[in-house]
Amino acid sequence: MKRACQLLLLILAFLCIGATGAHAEAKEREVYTARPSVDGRLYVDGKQLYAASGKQVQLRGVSTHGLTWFPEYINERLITQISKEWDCNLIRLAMYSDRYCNGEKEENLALLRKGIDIAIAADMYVIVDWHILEDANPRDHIDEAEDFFNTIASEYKDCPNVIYEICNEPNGETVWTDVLTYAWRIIPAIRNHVNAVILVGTPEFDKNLGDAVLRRLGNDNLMYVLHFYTATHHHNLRSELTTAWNWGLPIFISECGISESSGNGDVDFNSADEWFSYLNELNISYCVWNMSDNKESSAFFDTDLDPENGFTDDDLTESGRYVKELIRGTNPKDIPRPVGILKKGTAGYLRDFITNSLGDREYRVVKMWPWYALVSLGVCLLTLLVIKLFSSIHKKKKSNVRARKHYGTYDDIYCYGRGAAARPRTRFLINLCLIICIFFVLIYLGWRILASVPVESGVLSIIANILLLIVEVVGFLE
Ligand code: IDC
Repeated sequence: MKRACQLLLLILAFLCIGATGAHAEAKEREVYTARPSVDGRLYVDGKQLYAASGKQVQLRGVSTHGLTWFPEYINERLITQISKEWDCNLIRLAMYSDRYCNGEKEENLALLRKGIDIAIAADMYVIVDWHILEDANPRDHIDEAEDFFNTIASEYKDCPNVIYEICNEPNGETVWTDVLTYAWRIIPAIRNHVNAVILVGTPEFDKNLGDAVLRRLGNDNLMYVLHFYTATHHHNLRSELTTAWNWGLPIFISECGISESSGNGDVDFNSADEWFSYLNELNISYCVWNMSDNKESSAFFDTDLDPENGFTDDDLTESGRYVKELIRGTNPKDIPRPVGILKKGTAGYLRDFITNSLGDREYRVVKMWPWYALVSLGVCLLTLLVIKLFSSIHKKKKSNVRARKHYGTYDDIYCYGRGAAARPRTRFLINLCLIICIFFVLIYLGWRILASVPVESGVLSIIANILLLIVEVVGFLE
């Protein structure tokens, strides 16, 4: 009897696990395949994005490079191929606002309309991105932006595909109240025509969600934007996301990359695994930078691709291959990557340890260490050479000075006093200590001069810091 009960419990447990698994799988598929023709206009409820039918939606997309930088990529064949073969349901059209406002208005508008029309034909959601960057504060071009969004929203008011991103990355001196002031004018310009989802950028290049948590815009159907680049941003920025998420902020990642934040440099797959697994877990939508063949590691295509002919896997860069699988819904950790970086090496663990305990800024400083060390080593070797060359002169003078026994500096003691009188082995050790000291002090001074002056903290702090720096340099020279 007891055995029968145990067996029954076991079977029940298996059934439960099976049911949950099937449910999770069904949900994964349901979330993944959101398409405008099926799911209609999206809306925001709480923190999540929903289809008109009430199903939860996660968009996984690609971002173009600047529209007028790579106009040939606004190409029907290429975008349709990405939509079908990558199961990609989102494209972001990055329209650089400074170019739009400085003589490239018509070209930008034409490319934008073409991009939207292609996205509609390819059954994709499409983000119209007012890509501020050099023009750090969205208020700089607020009149042009209002006119732009008014025009596009009225043209596409009946089209469920379009999502509006009103300011790419506020940066520089821009604070959250600037964004609020801007948004209070731009949102009504869109909402006069259509109640589409609107994405709002946050200060510090879309890295500061804290202010948005404290002071949200009053409107519905909004999401707040965070951007990351996996080789630059790690645990710290994910904490920013987690905190805002726990406070109930609806978040959209309208741009991210698996390179450094310059759009170039290292590609970090391990960090990408962590980021995208987390986004999938929270069901947060994202768009990856960038759909071009620009010579930079974030670009998806090898140079000289002609988009008119479509592409094969051979045309994809390391970023492109990873992003393709990611968007297709492969578990990030299972995505194949170039041999050699399949496993996180000791350096990877070390880097994670440093960034997790110190932060991204300090990691960059630590990363510079070998360069400081190399320069310091060069200076030490040069000094040794000079000492060797002049040692004969020193030897001649030595006896005269020793007679006076007046030891003023370390140099006196060393050259004319006890150091010189010491046995060769002791002298060697003294020399070695001296060189090691100089080596490390030089590394310190390198860091001190290049990375420690608090440039963001105001004139007084900078002056005080530089005075202290001068004292340190003089001390060292002495
Ligand atoms: C970069 C491009 C690069 C271009 C540069 C200047 O990759 O080719 O020279 O812009 O405009 C962003 C910006 C995005 C950047 C990207 C990478 O939104 O415009 O593109 N990035 O630096 N924010 C963080 C990174």
